Amino acid sequence: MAAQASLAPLRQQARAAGRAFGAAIRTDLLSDADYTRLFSTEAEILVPEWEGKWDTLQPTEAGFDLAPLRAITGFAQAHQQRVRGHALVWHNAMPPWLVARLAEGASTARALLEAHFNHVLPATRATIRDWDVVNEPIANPPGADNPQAGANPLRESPWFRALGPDYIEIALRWARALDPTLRLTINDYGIEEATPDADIKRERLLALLRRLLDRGAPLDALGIQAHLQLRRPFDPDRFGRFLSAVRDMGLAILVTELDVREADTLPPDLAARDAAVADRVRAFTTTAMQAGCRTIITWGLTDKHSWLTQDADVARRDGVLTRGLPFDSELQRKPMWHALAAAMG
Ligand code: 9MR
Repeated sequence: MAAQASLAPLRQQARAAGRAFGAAIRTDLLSDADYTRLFSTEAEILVPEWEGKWDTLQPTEAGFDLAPLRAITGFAQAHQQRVRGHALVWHNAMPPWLVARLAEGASTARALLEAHFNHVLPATRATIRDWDVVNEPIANPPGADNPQAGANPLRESPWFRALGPDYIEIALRWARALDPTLRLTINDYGIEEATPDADIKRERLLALLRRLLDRGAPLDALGIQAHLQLRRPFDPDRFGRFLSAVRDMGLAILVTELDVREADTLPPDLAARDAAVADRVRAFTTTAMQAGCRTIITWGLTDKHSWLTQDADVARRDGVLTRGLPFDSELQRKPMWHALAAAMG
């Protein structure tokens, strides 16, 4: 254990290798000294877990509130960290007023999008140089998990319903017009594993990226959320081919929300569970790194404060805490931490 404790934090190990490690952080925990010490030590990049979403930034049409986001950019400045913005246009975390106004049609939707960007992007220009401009635009294929889904490759969000497929290009172009050197990212999930659904989502995403680039839309990077699930198989070759196709388009690749949902049936002891999580993370991050990805961000740092343990839709029904992040609930490094260090360092 003494040898483990002396290993440099992921922040330093990744940086020494010309890479960057980061994690999603939450302002409601900034008063917890152990939590903040972990983030300032381990993370080079911070992502606001909810503070950069529309319902926080513009809870009423006339009322912007950037204070929670500023709490994070301020923390980052104090600790010489970078912040990624997340997420400007998304079908979740929309305030009710916005959903209602989008139903009025295209010209209203466009004006609302522009007004939001006009406020948020100049205000965060000095501190946030990379934004998820559009989050989760690809529809899940129809299937057992998702009986309602249709054949449309794009998710039929309130933005899609108001503006059609062009909403993505409109958002990218407006962001570029306001801030020509901001890195513009499209971020999505369900594209990592070796399942028929993931194959379909990868194809849909590649088609979207190709169309955007053919039309000259400004786009710099693809964010791969990487909410991995051990009940699904992972095939490095299949995932690697997808990453190569993205790189061939000239886009950067970021891993933006990495964590691991454990198998439905757990191995008997903690060591076996942690080894399974670490093995998946090692295989996944190594494949991403080999494809030229230089940035790995986990969705939180400790199991104690993870959506995997706190969101009723994904938490285990038997009450057992999912061990899907690099630190356990006592903030101790787990095998996943060492897998990240090995892959990034
Ligand atoms: O982890 C986030 C949770 O705390 C928020 O309540 C929720 C809604 O804003 O969003 C969660 O983060 C999601 C992220 O923004 C997009 N990809 C999936 C993440 C987990 O649901």
